[in-house]
Amino acid sequence: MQKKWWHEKVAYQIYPKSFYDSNGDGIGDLRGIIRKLPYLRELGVDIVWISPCYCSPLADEGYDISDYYNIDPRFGTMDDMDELIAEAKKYDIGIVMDLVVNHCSDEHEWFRKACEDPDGEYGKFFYIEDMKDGKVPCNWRSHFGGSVWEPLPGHPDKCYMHLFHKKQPDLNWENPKLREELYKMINWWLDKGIAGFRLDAIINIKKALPYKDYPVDRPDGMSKAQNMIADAVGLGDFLREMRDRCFRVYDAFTVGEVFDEDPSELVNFIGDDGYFSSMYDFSSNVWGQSDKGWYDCKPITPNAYRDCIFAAQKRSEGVGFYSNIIENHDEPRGVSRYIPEGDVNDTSKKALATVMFMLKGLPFIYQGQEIGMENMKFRSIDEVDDISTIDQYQVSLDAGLPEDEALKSISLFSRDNARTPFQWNAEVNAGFTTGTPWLRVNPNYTDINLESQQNDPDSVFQFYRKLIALRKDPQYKDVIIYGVTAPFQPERDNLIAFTRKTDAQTLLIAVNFQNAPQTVKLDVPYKKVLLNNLSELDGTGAEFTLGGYQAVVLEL
Ligand code: TEU
Ligand code: CA
Repeated sequence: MQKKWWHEKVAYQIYPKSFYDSNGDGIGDLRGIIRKLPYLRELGVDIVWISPCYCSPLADEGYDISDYYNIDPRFGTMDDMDELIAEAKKYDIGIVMDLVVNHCSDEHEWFRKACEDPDGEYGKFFYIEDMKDGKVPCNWRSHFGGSVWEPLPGHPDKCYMHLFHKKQPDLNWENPKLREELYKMINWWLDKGIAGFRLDAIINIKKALPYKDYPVDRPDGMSKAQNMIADAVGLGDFLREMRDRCFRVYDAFTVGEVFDEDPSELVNFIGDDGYFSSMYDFSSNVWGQSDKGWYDCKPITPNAYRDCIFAAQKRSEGVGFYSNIIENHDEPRGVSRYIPEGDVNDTSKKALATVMFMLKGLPFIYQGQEIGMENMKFRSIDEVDDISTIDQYQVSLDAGLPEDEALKSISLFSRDNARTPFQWNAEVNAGFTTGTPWLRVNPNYTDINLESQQNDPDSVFQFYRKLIALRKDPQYKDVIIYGVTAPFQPERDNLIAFTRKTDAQTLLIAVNFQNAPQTVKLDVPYKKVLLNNLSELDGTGAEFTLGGYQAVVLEL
């Protein structure tokens, strides 16, 4: 595997609306990010991915872009963006923008022109079809519920396709003129000096054509869009072209949002000659999902979590670098998902972080993860902003769940769990804004906030700093970044243990993912404890006992 500049980096995702509000309007903004750059440096991150801040009606919180070349006034101005890119450079931080090119907003100029003249140039930028006897072309269900087909405004005899919300019309990648427009825009941003892009929903850009129905999977008579996507052939041609015309020219870092990849295809995505630098490993995030909806999803167990990450490590070994996450803006908080209920505390949070940071791949921290932010307790559906959660609430009700059960079912998975404002301190609104926050602050901010953790050497935040420092330690970084991962005693319950090995060094990461102690025996005594989330490690070098949720990194 070729070595790349970004292999040694630690990345951090900012959801701008909820990070820091600099002007008291209740909405996080770019000047807020600029102000917090010293904080990001203190934490030790090198790459910052910012979720969309382009002009947008915010129907899907910025993933519906109405102007790729401008910043939404709620987030700031292009001058703020230029300043952010320049200031971040001074801190050795590269800015990664979100590239949302499967769809744009229905308020984008292209779509407005397409509605004016569906047969004209811009009509061909979208998927616009005639209704036949009042019927839509096929039975695909959008990712956010309902048909992917929506009547074209002003043309009741026509419809347009949206794999996501109806305010997110899909862009027609089959049209070379559309692709040229997108490459121009991508390069315009790269010319500004950004480090790269995170590629939103990117596998959706290739549709299986011509239209046909897929097997019905819910009482609504439709079939999830994923069935069609899995059937589409030729995605690689688009991705290769975009790579060669844009990312390669700038040696930019790219990370793809890819779901359901076929293991044999991984090399095409992230191999030395892959479409992207990296892609997220979502295997544990999607574990237990059900076609019926969130209400039918199974909670993940520590053993299942371990099996997911070991399988991903094995798939990617010698192939390329996954990007590892425990959460993002589409997921519940990782500590609430992967740690069994009742066991969530600072020690278990540090244990989970140890697993994530010691895997091979690029760690992506999601804002607030580093202080152990937890899921929100929603009191009513009225407190929810996210369109996906609102759809899933309805799916639960339609399945016959009473209101309180429906609320419970969406609470576990709601994307708003991760979107509540960052908890900076114990002051009003957790120090996020002096105004009224756009989304309710998690009331646990008096216990969980950055300021108190900055002053506490044993805090979750300080532990994250130690993990990052260990990854960058000249003595160990080679084995942590490039060492081969091998499972250690994977047949044991609730033990997540693995080695990382180069010719020169071997590390053992051992995490006891339960409250009862577990004893681990080695062939030879370990040499040194590099990191420990408790103050002691019981036992001798060759046989030691891990306490509840104890996590250690050992040099063998
Ligand atoms: O997500 C793509 C995606 O497939 C997920 O949104 C998933 O279907 C959803 O989270 C289920 O609740 C990306 C973005 O990360 C997401 O925020 C956007 O809403 C979506 O694309 C559309 O741009
Ligand atoms: Ca603001």
